[in-house]
Amino acid sequence: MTDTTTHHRICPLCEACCGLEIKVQAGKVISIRGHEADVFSAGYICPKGVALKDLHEDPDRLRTPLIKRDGAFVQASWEEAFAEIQRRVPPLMAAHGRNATAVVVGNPSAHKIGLLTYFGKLARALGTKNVFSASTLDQMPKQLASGLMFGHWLSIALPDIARTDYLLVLGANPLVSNGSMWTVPDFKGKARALQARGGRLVVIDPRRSETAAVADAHHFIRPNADVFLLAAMVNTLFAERLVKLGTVADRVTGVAEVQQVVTPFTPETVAVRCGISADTIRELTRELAGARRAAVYARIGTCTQEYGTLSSWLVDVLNTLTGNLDAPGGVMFARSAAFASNTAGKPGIGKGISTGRHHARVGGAPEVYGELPITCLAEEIETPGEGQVRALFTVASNPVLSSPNGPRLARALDTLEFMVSMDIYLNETTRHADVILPGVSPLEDFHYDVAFPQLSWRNHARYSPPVLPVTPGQPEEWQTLLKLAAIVQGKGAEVDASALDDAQFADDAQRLFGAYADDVIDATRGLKGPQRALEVALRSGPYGDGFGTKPGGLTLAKVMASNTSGGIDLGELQPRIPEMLRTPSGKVELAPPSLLADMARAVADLAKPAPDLVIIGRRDVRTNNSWMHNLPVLAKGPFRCTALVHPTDAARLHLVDGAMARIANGPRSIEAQVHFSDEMMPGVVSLPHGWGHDLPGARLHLAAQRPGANLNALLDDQLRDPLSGNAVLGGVAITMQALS
Ligand SMILES: Nc1nc2c(c(=O)[nH]1)N[C@H]1C(S)=C(S)[C@@H](COP(=O)(O)OP(=O)(O)OC[C@H]3O[C@@H](n4cnc5c(=O)[nH]c(N)nc54)[C@H](O)[C@@H]3O)O[C@H]1N2
Ligand SMILES: Nc1nc2c(c(=O)[nH]1)N[C@H]1C(S)=C(S)[C@@H](COP(=O)(O)OP(=O)(O)OC[C@H]3O[C@@H](n4cnc5c(=O)[nH]c(N)nc54)[C@H](O)[C@@H]3O)O[C@H]1N2
Ligand code: SF4
Ligand SMILES: [Mo]
Repeated sequence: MTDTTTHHRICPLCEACCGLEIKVQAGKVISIRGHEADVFSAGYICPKGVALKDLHEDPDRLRTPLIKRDGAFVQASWEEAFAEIQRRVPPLMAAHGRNATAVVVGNPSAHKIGLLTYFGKLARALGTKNVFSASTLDQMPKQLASGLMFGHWLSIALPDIARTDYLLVLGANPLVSNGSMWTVPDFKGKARALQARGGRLVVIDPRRSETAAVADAHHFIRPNADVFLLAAMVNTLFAERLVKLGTVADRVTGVAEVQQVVTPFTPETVAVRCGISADTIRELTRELAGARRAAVYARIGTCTQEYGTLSSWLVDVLNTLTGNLDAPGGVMFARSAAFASNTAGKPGIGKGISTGRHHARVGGAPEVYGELPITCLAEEIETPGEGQVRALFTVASNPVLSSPNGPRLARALDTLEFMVSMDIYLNETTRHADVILPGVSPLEDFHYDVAFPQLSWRNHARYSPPVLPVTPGQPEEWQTLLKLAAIVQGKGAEVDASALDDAQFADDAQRLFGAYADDVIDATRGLKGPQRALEVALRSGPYGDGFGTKPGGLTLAKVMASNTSGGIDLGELQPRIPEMLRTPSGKVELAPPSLLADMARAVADLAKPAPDLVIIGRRDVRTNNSWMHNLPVLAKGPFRCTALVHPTDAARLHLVDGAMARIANGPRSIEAQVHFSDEMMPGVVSLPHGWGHDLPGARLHLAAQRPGANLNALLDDQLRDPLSGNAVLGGVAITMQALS
């Protein structure tokens, strides 16, 4: 009999950050379940957590670098892979300049401390303005609106679900997605508890989603109409004298400007556009204003549309004008133990944010938080001229499937002079690379969430050690990033990443701690990389021991020691205004001028007729964007890449349930299986994204058996929210035709 060991590991697959209990026997995972004692997730788990075993064991998961030689990938050593990059990239940069390079970082990097804390080093070393990420396919509108209002892009107002009496959800399906920009494992359990104490959950969605199905009320809305609904609700608050600012009354500027700008949006003027009656809009507003404690939460359905930033902003305008901002039971801000900018520096005031410091060369889109819209990438590669992108680095990113007009991007990638991918699969995007550098399996990595404690429903600090040892010779991803940074800086492929890290840490310590730098370096001796960064962040953070000046405070050792007992609970959310604000005025900026100005676009749009058939996206609990369709435990069961169509639309379009149909958007079209469903609002079709695993050259054997259709092959890469640069992924007009 071999001994069984038990390990506790935070799941890195989605934003819920569940604590898992993993049993290992003879180096193999034998079971994965929720960790009941976890202070944050209390045993909750979804099927993806269980799939970490399949991910670890997946024969298609890359364990060694690959180099493309004469058009075919061959296995290579790490030395060979770095040498190849060294041979190709520095000469290209010398000949064409820094902007001839581009870098794209994708979703999994938000879940890995090594990628998240070291990606910036590669981006800075490249020195290119061509930095792209999944943020502009996702939450950039929310980050921008929050940055403008509260002074930092990760200062996100979070529903205090444990104490609220009324939760209004727009464009989110947390029952399936497990929450986003809101880390809230077991949303269903928390929603039930809200209902059990007499509270109400109300959902606004063009589909009767899984979340809508358990809600007390659900209203269909025409896709892309949230800005109108929200503006009309704000209008109604003023018209019916329901505005109250509550505890933040002295800390808010711009109320009069907001009142002014929503004047055109009466419930009557927006009703048709929204597909919601004026009476219902008034009723919703009164309910929200009348609830003792209430919160409005909106997510990707409201971000990935033409008015993403305006909608995200109006959500928090509603929260503020109903007296729910920074109030228990309303929306509040997390106080994260490490890495949060809104706990650092001078409290209550700051530089605020700025955008447009540079622009995309071809499309002219403004930079936001150092990034350009990912939908600009293809044209930056295709368009000749100074600054044309010739070399690309992708990091945990699959834009051929995840970004609109993926086929165009795929063609563009083929024209690159050189491409490096840090990725664990040879997939739809990485097949275009010249070198692929794999990351370690999550079970071989230690884990601490950098971003999600800043978005959590409750404050906590949790650390997981690696479950399994790393394959000898395989660098951790932070080391690979440092090595790449060194190569593009001309330091050579031979450079010792660890020594480089020590030198950079010494510089950082000097900058951050001045006279105390040597003490900090001494105190962290023996640690390296992201673990050292974590020790510094925890000890100098709001609960930290201040390197001995606050005895009893948090240290890395203390957080590590809590691993088996489920981490350290740091309590429920607390009011934090004004201390957390980083705006130049030291106030909540309710009426940022750029947002007020953009409302003119919405006014002009009100009169436009809505298209009669539009498409939106969908998530399924057994998927995660584009990359988990190769795992047996998730891939089994009914086929999930189906187009849901309302029976009345199906009848008018002569579609057949279960049969294939062509879905077209101008010149672009895909073929997908139709499924009739009265979950859909008439005139709206829903198809999940992340599918289309039938592209030649990828190595995803299981996924290729049921490839599905790529929604993003249909969508337009020129449609963006102009403020945030976020792609429009929903509410796009389509036609449908039965295929016999
Ligand atoms: N139409 C439509 N398109 C969408 C969306 C939508 O709702 N509708 N959603 C958008 C959203 S919200 C997002 S976040 C994006 C996501 O889009 P991407 O950022 O492209 O992320 P994924 O599709 O999850 O692909 C992740 C990639 O990382 C690799 N990977 C996985 N784990 C690791 C690891 O540990 N290390 C490394 N180095 N690589 C790893 C995978 O193999 C894969 O190539 O998709 C967007 N695209
Ligand atoms: N199982 C699973 N979980 C995931 C992911 C996954 O792929 N699978 N992806 C993760 C990622 S990267 C993210 S960003 C999060 C996203 O998390 P969520 O924001 O909860 O994402 P969805 O489940 O796509 O829910 C979006 C909802 O918006 C609705 N919708 C579409 N258009 C509109 C509109 O115009 N207005 C309104 N009001 N609603 C609209 C859709 O019908 C859908 O129900 O999920 C994360 N969690
Ligand atoms: S909800 Fe599922 S995928 Fe998300 S963290 Fe929890 S177990 Fe992992
Ligand atoms: Mo996302």
